[in-house]
Amino acid sequence: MKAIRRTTLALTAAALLAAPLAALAQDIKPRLIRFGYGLNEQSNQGRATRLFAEQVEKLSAGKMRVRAVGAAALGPDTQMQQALIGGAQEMMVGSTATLVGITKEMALWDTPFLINNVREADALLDGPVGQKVMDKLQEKGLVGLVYWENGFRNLTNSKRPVTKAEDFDGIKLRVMQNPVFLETFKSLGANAVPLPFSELFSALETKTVDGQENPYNTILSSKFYEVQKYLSVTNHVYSPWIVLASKKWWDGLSADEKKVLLTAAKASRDFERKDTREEGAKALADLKAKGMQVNELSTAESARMRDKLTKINASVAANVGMDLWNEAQAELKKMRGAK
Ligand code: KDG
Repeated sequence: MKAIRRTTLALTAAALLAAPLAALAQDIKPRLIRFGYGLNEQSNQGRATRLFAEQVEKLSAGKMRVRAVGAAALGPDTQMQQALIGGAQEMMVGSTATLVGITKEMALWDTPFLINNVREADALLDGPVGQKVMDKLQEKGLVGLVYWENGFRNLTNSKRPVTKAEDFDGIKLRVMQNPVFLETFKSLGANAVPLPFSELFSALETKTVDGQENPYNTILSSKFYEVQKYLSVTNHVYSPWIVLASKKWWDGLSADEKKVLLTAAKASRDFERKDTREEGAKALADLKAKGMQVNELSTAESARMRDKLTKINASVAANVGMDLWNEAQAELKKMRGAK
């Protein structure tokens, strides 16, 4: 009997000792954040995600750790967005264009030729209009932290140089899964085919599609030059990326943890824009060196392309709401007035 009592006492003591150690271990174990993105690790998106991860670890003194998962290993943008809404994944960066099915106001950023240069892009995205669009995500279970730069989009294809609007005719052109991009390229005469980014390289390689449109950085980092001969400089739209968090997860964070993430996100935004612009400045020469045949649309042909697309503006304005549309136009007008 005494032996049983001694054993019971020993086991109780061990359990009492173990509890605080387990709690301590729980305290020491860093909060893990799964951060998914669609481009590869060598891309501007991959480099900025690594910078974000470093900043989070540093600012939290190791209490928070980001596990960056690239190349759409956690799924395409749309799948990751749903994982964040459901709370199965904590963070991601992806295109604003793939968010329009969740938050229609994001379509503002798809408007062809809305933004003329990066000065306008930064001011509009980081100003009241960009914040208003970002705030609309919260009611859908997402928290927007910052915008990164995907960049001005240009056209590549394997059939012919596109020197005028008519050259789009008959080109099977992959577009992002987004109604404005679909309408834009259909109205230019292309056969627009929506596909997730993760399927794009193989679709180009197998000639399932003839062409695509993306910033120089992506054309370079995704090696599209291996399967695309022609690069036509159109700069037809400025594309942002957006860093997102799951609202379910975000609402459970402490004020300090949120401060760490917002500070790191702003640092990653400033790094990403600088890094993307530096890489973009020499990407055209790199693409030529890799054998792409590059042509620039003439001013007249670029103007014709713009004219063909003005009807798109009306449908975007109606879709995002006239107040938001007019506020964006007023901000741009003010910027252009004050050279
Ligand atoms: O995850 C890939 C997305 O970031 C996407 O925006 C890349 O611009 C892109 C495209 O063409 O799909």
